[in-house]
Parts: sequence; C-alpha cells; structure tokens
Amino acid sequence: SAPRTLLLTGAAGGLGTLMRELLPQYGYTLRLLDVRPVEGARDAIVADLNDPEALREAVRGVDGVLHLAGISLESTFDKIVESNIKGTQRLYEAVRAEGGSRADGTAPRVVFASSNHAIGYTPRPRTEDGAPVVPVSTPRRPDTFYGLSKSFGEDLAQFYWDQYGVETVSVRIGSCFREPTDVRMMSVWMSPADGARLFHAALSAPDVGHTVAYGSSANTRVWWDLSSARALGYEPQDDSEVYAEKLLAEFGPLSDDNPAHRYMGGRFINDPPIWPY
Ligand code: NAI
Ligand code: 15L
Repeated sequence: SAPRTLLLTGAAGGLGTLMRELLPQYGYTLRLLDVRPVEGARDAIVADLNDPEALREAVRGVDGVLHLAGISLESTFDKIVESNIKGTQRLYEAVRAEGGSRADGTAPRVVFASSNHAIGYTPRPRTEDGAPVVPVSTPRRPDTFYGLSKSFGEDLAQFYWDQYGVETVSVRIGSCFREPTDVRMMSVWMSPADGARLFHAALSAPDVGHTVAYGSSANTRVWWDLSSARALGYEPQDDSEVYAEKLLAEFGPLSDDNPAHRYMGGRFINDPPIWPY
C-alpha cells in the first residue's frame, strides 16, 4: 500500500514545485522542506539539511521521503560536500533514528534523486545503430563534483540498507522538465507526469531494499534500461519523440564533433552549468 505522508525535501526547487502539483493526486499529504522559503506554502519547513534537529522533526511520523534537496548543478567541491554529501548523510541519520523510535522499527522509505551525472562519462550508446541500452549495473563514471556526490548518495543508500535496513530507491533522473529543450534530452527526458508515476511507484512497491532505477520517459531514443523502474510498477506514458521534429530543425542531430554529444552527461563534460548560490 502507498505511503500517505511524504516529506518532500527541496520543495522550493524546480522538480519540487512540479511534484507539489502532481503527487497529491496519488493520495499523498506532503510535508515540505527547503533551505529557501517555499512560495505559496507558509507551513513549509525552512531548514538546512545540515540542521539535524530540524531534520529529525521533519521526518517524525512520515511514511516516506522524496529527497530532492541539494545542489543540482556543478559547484565547488566544498559546497557540494556541505549540501549533497553531509546533507544527505544527515537526512539518512534522521530517517534511521525515526525508524528506531517506532514500535515496528521500520524507517520511512527514501526515494533519492540521483542523477544521470553519476554515469555522465559513459559514452552515449549508439542505439540508432542497434547498440544496447545502458544497464543500471554500468560502472559509475561521474562527470562533475556534482555527479560524484550522486554516486556517493547511491553508496550511502546501499550502506543504510545493508547496515540499518533503511530502504531506498535511487532514481538516476535524466532531465525532468516540462519539455525537452535540446537533442540530448530526446534520449534522457522524463516528463513531469512520468516523474510523478515513477516516484509513486518507488514509494509504494514492496520490498525494494536498495534499488537503482533510471528515470526517463518511454522515449523512442532512450539510452537506458528501464527494467528496474518497470519492476517497481512504473509504466511511463510519454515519449520525447513528439518534440523531435522541432528540436532537430533547431539544433540538428547529435554529432561527435560536439563535445557535449559524446558522453551521456552532455554539456556537464565540457561546460557544466554552475550552481548560482
Ligand atoms: P533545484 O536546484 O531547482 O532544487 C533544489 C532545491 O534544494 C532548491 O530549492 C534548494 O534551495 C534546495 N537545497 C539546496 N541545498 C539545500 C540544503 N543544504 N538544505 C535544504 N535545501 C537545500 O533542482 P531540481 O531540478 O528541482 O532537482 C531536484 C533534485 O533532483 C536535485 O537533487 C537534483 O540534483 C536532482 N536531479 C534533477 C534533475 C532534473 O532534471 N530536474 C535531473 C537529475 C537529478
Ligand atoms: C541534472 O542532474 C540537473 O540537476 C538538471 O538541472 C539537468 O541539468 C539534468 O541533470 C540533465 O542532465 O539534463
């Protein structure tokens, strides 16, 4: 059965805003947390992930956590360490402690927003020439300090499962925006509606232990093996192909002359977008 009360960290961000719109239809009551005020939500918890007491209070009584908070682009190593590495460990500590204080000892399940940038240095698969899609078991090859922090987050999730029985689904999200905006995104786009479907599946599937899943729509040009996502009950409904004509006319096809097209991480390889704060 689906968890009812969900802590949404990173609620003020782009994906947090989309999920605030889309997740309530699955029956969730959302508790919101962000280091920034959440527009239109006066009861949101404004706290840093590095505030253990606020975090402990935030997870008290929830059935699940959708962990979106963190630096979502490239930054200095020190800033990434604070928000993404220390911050995520503190979240897991709060979740573990919450489980320890319950009669049945069960901690709330975490859905961790990992990223394709944990495997960004993997060459893009030539699926157009019949090459296979990339499995979840592909060695991680982070393309940035940001990608390294997501790789760490997946290891942290595995450790909290092995050591403490805290369950996690780590979703290696592609590009979850309202529309794909470049040719690479035709392969890695996850529509917001499919994002909500996948997060809901990840929160409600039985016995996930630590599961890693790719987060994309049912794109014609998909690069990733979605079978572990489908095994959770995810049935993607969207396909970026409806935008192909427009995007190809504007940008042309993927080309190895373009360094941003050689690897799955796209421009994070050669010209990563920088976190503004
Ligand atoms: P975003 O940058 O719009 O939102 C992140 C939110 O986290 C911000 O509101 C920020 O204030 C908050 N935050 C940052 N550091 C914090 C801290 N120390 N304590 C509390 N809150 C903190 O990013 P977006 O696009 O919404 O992504 C959400 C999550 O999903 C991020 O973890 C990102 O890395 C991951 N992701 C997103 C993808 C996408 O396509 N949108 C793709 C792959 C991963
Ligand atoms: C990410 O991990 C970022 O958080 C998001 O802003 C996009 O850049 C996305 O990857 C992407 O690869 O398109």
